[in-house]
Amino acid sequence: MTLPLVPYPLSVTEHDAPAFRLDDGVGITGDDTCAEQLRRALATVTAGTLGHGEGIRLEIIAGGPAESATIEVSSAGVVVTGADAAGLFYGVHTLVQLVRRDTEGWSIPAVSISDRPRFSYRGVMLDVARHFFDVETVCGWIDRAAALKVNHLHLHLSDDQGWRIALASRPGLTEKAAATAIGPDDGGHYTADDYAHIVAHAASRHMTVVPELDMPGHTHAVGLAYPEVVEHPVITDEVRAAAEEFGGGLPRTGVPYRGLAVGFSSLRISDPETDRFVRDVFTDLAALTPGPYLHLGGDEALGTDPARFASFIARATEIITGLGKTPIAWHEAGAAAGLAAGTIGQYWGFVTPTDGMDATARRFVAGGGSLILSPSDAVYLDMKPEPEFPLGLTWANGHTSVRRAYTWEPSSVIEGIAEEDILGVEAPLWTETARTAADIDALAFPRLAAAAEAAWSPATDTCTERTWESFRTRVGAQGPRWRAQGIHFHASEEIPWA
Ligand code: TNX
Repeated sequence: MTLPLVPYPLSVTEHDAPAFRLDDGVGITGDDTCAEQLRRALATVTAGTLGHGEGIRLEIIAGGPAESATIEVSSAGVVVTGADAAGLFYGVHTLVQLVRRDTEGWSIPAVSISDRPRFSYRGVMLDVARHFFDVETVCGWIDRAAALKVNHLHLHLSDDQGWRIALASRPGLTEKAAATAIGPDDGGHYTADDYAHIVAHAASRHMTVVPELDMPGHTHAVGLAYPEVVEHPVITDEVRAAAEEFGGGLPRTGVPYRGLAVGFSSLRISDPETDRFVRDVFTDLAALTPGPYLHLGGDEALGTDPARFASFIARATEIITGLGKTPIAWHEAGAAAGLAAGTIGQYWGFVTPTDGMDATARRFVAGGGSLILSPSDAVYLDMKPEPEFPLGLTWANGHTSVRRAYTWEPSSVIEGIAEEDILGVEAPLWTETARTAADIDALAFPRLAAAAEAAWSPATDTCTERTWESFRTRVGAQGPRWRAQGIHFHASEEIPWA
């Protein structure tokens, strides 16, 4: 039987030999940080404790590809070797997935594994603007994603409904624009210390935080604090329709917006005050963010004239580049002449592109940047997994089954770009309908595992285990451990849960 590994490794060779037995005398030696993480993970899985002897050795031997690892298991012992700290961390997570119970107790099958990621950017996004999530919930989300070898956390920190991070130069944003969320729910925000805590927790799981301040659309909340930089809302038929379907009323200048329409707000473009605002917030954000990227949004600026939109994107990407960071933008920004060279595009069109979204995405590559793939009908974790599911939206081509989340191939989405032009894959979780940590779990699991495999595992045509049948069995085997870890996953009927 295929070993229950998700995401599936580059190469797995099972040996017809006795397993390694996890009995009382077994101990872990080598790299302390990973040893502690493994000890905790094994304690959760086996509900027992290890001894202080030898048996499992963890080591870093520099030289191999970034984030790579090897695992050797025989009845005599286990050796996990990482080419760097991240590689060892991922190797340890693979090892945890190998632990199984037989009639004599817990064991690890005799196997040789060699593993490394397909893409260097493997992301998840959490929208903390539509609903706010506290630091503890964000850290739990980091732990869950990191266990699937995800290494970037994109935080959507601002939207029409609220601004979620305190920035020294613009205190009004959290004093006046952070208290509310969608519906009757309270908002909230991260202090600089909260954000530092999230960044540090992510780093301890080899994850880079990618903060987003969404502009020039999605900026209604900014106007509560700095009305001089925001236009009046543009009420279209779509905005009215969203109010009718989901409630929350129509957006009104100076009043917090609690609905979930999009595309009605815009910064006031080509105004020196706005330019100052954009420079202030990205300068502060850059100072708080050790990672290389700042995300400027750029999506759904439906209320913004295209020429003004283009000039805004050119200016914002120039400001971010000037701060020594690499800009990332949603793919609409690709349409802007003057996009700073090297800007990374995040594609959210469908697996089979419509409306020229692939052409817009290709502009980032032509400009010396690369692409993050987030096809909305495959990896948007906020789409309903089933038609009757209580949480989630349906705009991306109806509901997104686990099977649909799994069966797509990154290199086939945007024609005419090379493997090297794909920085990676990211699964966004927008939170219009998600209010609690349990809601996050129910929408994200098991589909996050499918996105993680698209990001980490070899391409579908080069790996015999990259099939829906193999995946559903391997994911099903994660059930008991996910339960033991307190992950409130949706026990989809598509999966044969163990
Ligand atoms: C589209 S696609 C959005 C978000 C919504 C999401 C809901 C994109 C970049 N933006 O504003 O939250 O749909 O699925």
